[in-house]
Amino acid sequence: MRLRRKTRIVKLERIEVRKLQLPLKHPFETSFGTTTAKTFLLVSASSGGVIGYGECVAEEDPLYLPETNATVLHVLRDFLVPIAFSLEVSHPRDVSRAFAHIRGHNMAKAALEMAVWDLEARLQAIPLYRLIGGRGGEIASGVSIGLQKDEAALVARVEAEVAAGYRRIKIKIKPGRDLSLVEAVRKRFPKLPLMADANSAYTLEDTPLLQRLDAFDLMMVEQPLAWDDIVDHATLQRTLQTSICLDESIHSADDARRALELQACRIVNIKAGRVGGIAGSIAVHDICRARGVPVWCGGMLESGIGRLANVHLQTLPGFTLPGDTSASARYFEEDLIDPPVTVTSSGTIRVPESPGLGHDVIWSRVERATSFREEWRPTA
Ligand code: OSB
Ligand code: MG
Repeated sequence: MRLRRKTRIVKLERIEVRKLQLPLKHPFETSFGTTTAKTFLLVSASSGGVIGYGECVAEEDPLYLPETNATVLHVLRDFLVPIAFSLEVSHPRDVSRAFAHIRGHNMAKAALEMAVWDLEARLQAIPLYRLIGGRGGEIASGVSIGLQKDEAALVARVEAEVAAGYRRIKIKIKPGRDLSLVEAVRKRFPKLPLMADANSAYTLEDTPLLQRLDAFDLMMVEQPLAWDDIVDHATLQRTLQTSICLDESIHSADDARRALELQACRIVNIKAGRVGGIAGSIAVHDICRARGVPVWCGGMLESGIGRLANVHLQTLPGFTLPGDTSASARYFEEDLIDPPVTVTSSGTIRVPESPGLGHDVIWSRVERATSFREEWRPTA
């Protein structure tokens, strides 16, 4: 009997993908564009009458990274779903191993892989963090504030988030809207844990400007240079006091290892969708932790489903900095999960103890937000 759990094999019986749209309460502006609604794919994987969910972080347009909802659907349908049906899954890690020979398309891989992690946790009736190897309790929460119309509007937003208890504030910057924004926030909050995210909007020619950020005691500057670069970031980091954190450039544990080898950054942002899923996230986490490099969990304006996966992920010990996971109510009038993700007055999120992601998915809300649906079953 004791061997049973170890040798239990999960065969996937059904995989479904839906395209959903949730209006955002406030438009979210970054250096690459403005989002007014979150349009994303939701993957469900079923076995034995139990369903696991994986939210895809791809967007409609290839502006953050190259994948889009359309490329994800293609790669799922034509490559990843057939591989997943051919597997006898004894652990969710098997899924990312089986996808490894497919090059790129990490967001597509992650959506299906994360559905299998949630499914496995639900089948074992344990919270996802336990399957991942994390700890229960709470995580520290930060916010990411998009570009605002002017300095006064940004300072007002920061005041509201600080009053709500958030532990760290990230602001977006882009050329022409950088030093003045950082300066305004820093002047109002001299001691606030503050950072800036450029989403790849600068080049090495902007080095003198980026060096002026050193005056504002930022925790870090996130992804100042190109989305596919590591080498120029290393050159830039040598000239800055401010630590660089890489987001867009890191797609795997090997990327993280190379970036740290080159000293291209001192901090790494982990988004499961960007690194192929939870197994990829653990691998990046482990490389960074072994080298004493802090990591934190990024966000992609996820619905509660992806948001809860982020909550569980950042219970691993190397997540020593507050991430971008904040309350559902900052984004959506009505989230897909009940209860929504909430933040305590001390700026923390409680880690769920119920099986899997740990909050109920409200299916009527999923149905209402769905514009497209496709499902697959194994061919006998
Ligand atoms: O660079 O971290 C980013 C949102 C969309 C795409 C990229 C990024 C972001 C955010 C938002 O910063 C984080 C969040 O609140 O989910
Ligand atoms: Mg970023």
